Amino acid sequence: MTRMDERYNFRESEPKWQAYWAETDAFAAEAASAKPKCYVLEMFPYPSGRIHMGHVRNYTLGDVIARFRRAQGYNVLHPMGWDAFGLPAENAAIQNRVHPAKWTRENISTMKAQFQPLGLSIDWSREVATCEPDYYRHEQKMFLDFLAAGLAYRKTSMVNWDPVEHTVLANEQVIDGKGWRSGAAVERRELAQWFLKITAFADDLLEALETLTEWPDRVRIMQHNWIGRSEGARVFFDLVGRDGKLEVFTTRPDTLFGASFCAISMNHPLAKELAETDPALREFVSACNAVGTSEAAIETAEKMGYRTPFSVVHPFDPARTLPVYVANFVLMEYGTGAIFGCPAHDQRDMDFARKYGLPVTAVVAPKDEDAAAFAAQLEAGAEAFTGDGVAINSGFLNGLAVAEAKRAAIGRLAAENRGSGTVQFRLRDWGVSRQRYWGCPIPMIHCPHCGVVPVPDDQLPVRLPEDVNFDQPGNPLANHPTWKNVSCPVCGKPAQRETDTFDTFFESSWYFARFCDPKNEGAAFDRAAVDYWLPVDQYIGGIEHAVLHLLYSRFFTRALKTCGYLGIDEPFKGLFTQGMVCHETYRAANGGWLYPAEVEKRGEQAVEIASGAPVSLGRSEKMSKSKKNTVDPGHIIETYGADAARLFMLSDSPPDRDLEWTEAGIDGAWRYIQRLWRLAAVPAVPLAESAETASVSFAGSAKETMAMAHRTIAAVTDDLARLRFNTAVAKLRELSNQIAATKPEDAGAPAAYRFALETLLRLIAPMTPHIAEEIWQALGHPQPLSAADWPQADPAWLAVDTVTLAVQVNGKLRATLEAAVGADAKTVESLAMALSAVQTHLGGRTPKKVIVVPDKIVNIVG
Ligand code: ANZ
Ligand code: ZN
Repeated sequence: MTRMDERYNFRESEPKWQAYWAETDAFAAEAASAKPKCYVLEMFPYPSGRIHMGHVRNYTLGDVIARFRRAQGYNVLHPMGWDAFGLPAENAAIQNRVHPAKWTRENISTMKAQFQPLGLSIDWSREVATCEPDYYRHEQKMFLDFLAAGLAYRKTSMVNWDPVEHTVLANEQVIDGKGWRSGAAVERRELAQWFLKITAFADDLLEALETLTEWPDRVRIMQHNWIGRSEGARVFFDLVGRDGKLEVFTTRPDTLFGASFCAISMNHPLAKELAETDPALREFVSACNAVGTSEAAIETAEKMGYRTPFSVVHPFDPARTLPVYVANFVLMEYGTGAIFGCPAHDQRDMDFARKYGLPVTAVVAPKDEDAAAFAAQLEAGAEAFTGDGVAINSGFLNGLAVAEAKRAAIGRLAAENRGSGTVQFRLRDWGVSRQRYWGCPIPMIHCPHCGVVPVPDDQLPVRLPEDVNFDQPGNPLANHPTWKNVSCPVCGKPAQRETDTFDTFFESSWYFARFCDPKNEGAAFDRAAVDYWLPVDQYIGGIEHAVLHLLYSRFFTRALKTCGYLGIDEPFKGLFTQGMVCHETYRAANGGWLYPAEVEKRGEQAVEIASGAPVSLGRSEKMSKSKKNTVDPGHIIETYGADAARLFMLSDSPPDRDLEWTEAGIDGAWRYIQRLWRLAAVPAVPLAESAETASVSFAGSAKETMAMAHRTIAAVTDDLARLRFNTAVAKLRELSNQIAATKPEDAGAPAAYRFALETLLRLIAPMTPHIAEEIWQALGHPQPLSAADWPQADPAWLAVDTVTLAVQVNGKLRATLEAAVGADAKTVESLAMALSAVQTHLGGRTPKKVIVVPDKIVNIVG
């Protein structure tokens, strides 16, 4: 064993091990291997230019799993890349006059440099950046394959149009209905765009959620709701005085007798026809369009209707006719773009009816209530009744419960050819066209003679030109003088390139497959490589991606399977969504926010360091630049080291919960790192030559140390497999306490001490890899810990009987502890004193008295 300094110097140790791992390719995945595989992936970052604590948490969680599985003998794939296309690069180009490519590439290299000091076990040889043609060329090919398979198509759809900038805006560029730069009221416009047919897999995407047993329920529920399967009916209403029918979708055919109007979307063919000759309708439409295209905007806008000259006949009561309105809340993209309104049983319809003076007829009443009285009250009130009940005022449906009434209504509609039962999904096809520069060019050509034709395979990739100009409004690709001019691949005559680029979710929908074979030039990836590596065993990322990114990736997997690229159904076997990193907020007297680094705590009072002025403390919130409650990962690592930062991230709370970042917390982690070092540098027991324990006999505290070491192996292995990192850390701290409490005079103490210390290092290595390597080496091991196997618990030691003792402080139960049956009072006392709950309740005082009732209770009087 080498001599160790009394203090651990992370500033020397951490870079040294990082360099060693890099030089030895310690974390390269093996291409072909007899080992079982494990693919660990964190959602790849957008290269904004700065890493934040959310990144640190995400990548630390993944790193623990990757290192743990590697030690367990898996062939681990743990790659990293950059989700490199997107709007911020273009905004930077406009605001700071840097080219998006330059901005992005520089950010990638800065962020990569910021990741380095974290000590992540990443296989950097597989790094990809999605903005490079060697990546995006393959998705151009995928798109063409999807097109050929009928999974991509073109149709018109609505976009946000900035009338001043003459440009299409992304939803996030529309702020309160106004363009982010011009401040002009945004309009809705129709534009021909490309779509991927995600709805072709709607049923499968929904049903397969059942197979994703290693996903959080919450995410599965969100996906379930997003896909939104609704059972209902299509109903045909005859138009009065003209040919044709109005087709509506309803989930409540049982309420048909309560219908008092029909409403259509302003994009419905009937509305469009009418608008040609009706200027008042055109005015109504442009007023509605001012609201923007997002569903949320439409949902919250005031309900507005325009009375058309059309009427329809009630399908069950031909004597009745209903007026037809154009209404702003009816979406063309859902169902048939037309509804019947039943005010008594739908709140939106109720609001609409009250506003336009339409009748309200109750047709469902709660089972045990007086129907007439209930109906009278409902019809006079302002609130719809949406609960279960029985049909009233409904002819042949009267007396039936809602479910039966639905069936009966559908039966009658079908028999009379006036409708049929149907299933409707909320899920819409994915519009992938963006009128932006910094994205993957859509590989299509518009020929005046041949129509829209694909770019032939041998002309891929369609490279994004770099000589573009951001001074003019609109899409720089459309403004480029020459790029779009090509000859048609079919007839050879002059034609024009598609100037739209893909939504950047396109790139992130298949990157996990590219990591399996990232250097492949001829194809997106080799089939054998994805057959070996996919699905991703553990995927980790933020809950904000619970719906779109995960759904698009699931769709891509199915589309790629259809086109023969791969053979799996689901891309991510296990999914974990980590919580946020939060911090207290601080405000100066003038109301402005202050960074934690600008604030100092003096007892209960916080003051601004620069001025000494008092600061008001706000509640803890997700770290964000807007509230300045951020800490800089680089600064934390320089001050406390990566291991301390990692340990605190892991120990503070369960990884799916929010984490409260505090100075005290990171400080505590730093002190533990130093303690861990002293266990080896200034041991309480002279260490044995080796961790060999087979021929040693143990007694007293040494025996307990051995038993606890084995128990900890079993428990921590289980915790890590279940991602319960915080409980794993707590158990490792207990083991450290026991190691320190080992008494030199007990039989077998040197061997027990060494064995337990080495066990501790091996178990903590996935979390604090640098110090674990450093001590491991100091203990005289020639091979690095990163190459060592995971320890195995010896069943014989696990069988050493333990009991749970209650730990009381001043008569109150504060904790419990595990000890070997018959453990002596001194051992139990030192275990109890090491518990953090005990320390907290003693408030730093030395206890006056400790009473141990063997195998039962510890009573501490403080
Ligand atoms: C009549 C009715 C009566 C309705 C009643 C509800 C309650 P989900 O569950 O989301 O599928 N609807 C249909 N198409 C629409 C469109 N394009 N834009 C806006 N609303 C539309 O919702 C289905 C219900 O939403 C349908 O059932 C229809 O209103 C409305 F007491 O029909 B219902
Ligand atoms: Zn042509």
